[in-house]
Amino acid sequence: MVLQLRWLLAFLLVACSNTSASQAVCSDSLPCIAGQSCYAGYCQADSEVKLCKPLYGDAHLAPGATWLAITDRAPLDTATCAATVQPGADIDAVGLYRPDSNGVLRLIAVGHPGSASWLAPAVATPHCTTNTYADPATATGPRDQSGDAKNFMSLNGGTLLLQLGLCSQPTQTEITTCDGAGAVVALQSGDELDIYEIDDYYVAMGRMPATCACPPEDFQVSVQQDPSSTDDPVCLGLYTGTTSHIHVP
Ligand SMILES: [Ca+2]
Repeated sequence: MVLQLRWLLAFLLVACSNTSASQAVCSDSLPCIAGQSCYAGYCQADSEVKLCKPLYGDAHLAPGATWLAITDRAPLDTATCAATVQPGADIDAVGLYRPDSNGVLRLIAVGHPGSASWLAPAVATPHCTTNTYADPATATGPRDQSGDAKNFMSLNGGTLLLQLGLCSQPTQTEITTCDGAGAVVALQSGDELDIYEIDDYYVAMGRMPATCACPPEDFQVSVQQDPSSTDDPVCLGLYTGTTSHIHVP
């Protein structure tokens, strides 16, 4: 969610007058009721959560996983929806880094143009009817959000599903230049991901208007060989705001 200041007053007014739709707060010491799990500090029904399985100990990611799923974990409720047209975590770009022959991590890929889609949350999960930043394609390609542009996607309680494509030219060594138009690349153990979520650093760098309240927001990252299969995706973790060095086990 990116809150313009002009929406903030409306948000506060609604938030103060309507708490009935809020999700329950939870923590390790304040568990959710049966049938719900705690995500990002709020209870969500197990049936609404796309499950993924963590890898334990020395286990490594199996070869062939090309699909990356970024699932919103920013809490949404009716008050939030009334206050923003950019609901949930906001994804600008994804970068894939792989060690070269000297062990130095190099950017090799970003979101592959044409691969991205958005999966709506399960029925009962709150999500907003208004999302003017709903184009999954804006999360592929280079990190390109600047000023008033609409070069990012708001997850709106759902999941952004995409593949990573190699930078098509050897000169494309930066997150701002890599186009991802090369071949789709499978993730492998030892890779690292950077995910660019619109947060207050974007404002500090002038990539979002100064009037924007851009809190860092929560999202879950997982990978899968075939998103149409019933196999559980492998969890890479829960992250908040722009995050670097997401390790692929
Ligand atoms: Ca973008």
